[in-house]
Amino acid sequence: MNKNKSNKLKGIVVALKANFLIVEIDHKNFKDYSFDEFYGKIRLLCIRRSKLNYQGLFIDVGDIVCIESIDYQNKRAVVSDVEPRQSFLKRPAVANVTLVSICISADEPLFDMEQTSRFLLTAECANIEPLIILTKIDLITKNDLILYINKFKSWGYDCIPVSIHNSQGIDSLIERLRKTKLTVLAGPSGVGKTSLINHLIPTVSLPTSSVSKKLKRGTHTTRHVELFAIGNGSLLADTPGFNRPEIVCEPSDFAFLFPEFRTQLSNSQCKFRDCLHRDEPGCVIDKDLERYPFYRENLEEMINSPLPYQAG
Ligand SMILES: Nc1nc2c(ncn2[C@@H]2O[C@H](COP(=O)(O)OP(=O)(O)OP(=O)(O)O)[C@@H](O)[C@H]2O)c(=O)[nH]1
Ligand SMILES: [Mg+2]
Ligand SMILES: [Zn+2]
Repeated sequence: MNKNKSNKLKGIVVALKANFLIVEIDHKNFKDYSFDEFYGKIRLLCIRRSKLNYQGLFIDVGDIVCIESIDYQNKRAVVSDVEPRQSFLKRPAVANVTLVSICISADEPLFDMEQTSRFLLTAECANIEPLIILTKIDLITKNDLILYINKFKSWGYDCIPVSIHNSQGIDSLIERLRKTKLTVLAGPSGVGKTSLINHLIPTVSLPTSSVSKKLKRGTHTTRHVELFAIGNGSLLADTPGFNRPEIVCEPSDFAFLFPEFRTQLSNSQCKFRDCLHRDEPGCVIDKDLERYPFYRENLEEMINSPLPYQAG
């Protein structure tokens, strides 16, 4: 970061609206003006300097930007620069993510192992920590809940089970989110991402809709990514749901995106260094693991697809 750049006023992009960027900055920069503040922050409607477009610099929600030409009265400003990103999640597109919370409903819509794995793989590919939030647990029995928790444990993932109807799990979720800088809620449409944000942050009231009775799927209610404050310095992103994330990866890297395979590969080595864990002699991967058939099927698809390798 050059000195000049670091002296400028910085903020974080919390939403993109048409050609505008909504940038949140610390309220203390505006101590002479009385603004409606939230966790000591205010939001400005910004345009971007045209040089950013010429430089081909893309700006997404989560980006840290430099702002200037501030109109204090009307809460407007101009974005003049963008900081390098610490991480980037491609879909949903959010920069500087520190935790991807994958929301999966215990029921309505029905649990789908492949779909859940694809969301987890998206976070793994971007090298960002994933966490599973199991939503709508008021719809299942205690025994089924234990089965879900054990399933995710066998995949190598923590899970926070929640319900907005009886508030189960909400306190532990809040505790986790407040320890995290920028959490993205990702997952299929209709699993309750927006409902959860409305429940977690009482000042927020976003539109939600019920799952289609006929197709038992969500109706793609949320259309844009937006960040909300969930504590001092912690942000939470609502995102549009989608049903089938793509996996873009080299076949030789694919097994390392599964924590349960990673554990086996760190404990012992396959006989061949370039083992793809199919039917090679001396392979250490346990073929009885629940997600092995999913790995195998997508691996074959990657190997047979044109570059860049992708499955789905
Ligand atoms: N039974 C039950 N229903 C819930 C719970 N949380 C959310 N719902 C319902 O699930 C439906 C879908 O919720 P949304 O919050 O719109 O889902 P979403 O994940 O944001 O969906 P998209 O914006 O389309 O991606 C709504 O009818 C909610 O009332 C829950 O804990 N229990
Ligand atoms: Mg939503
Ligand atoms: Zn192997």
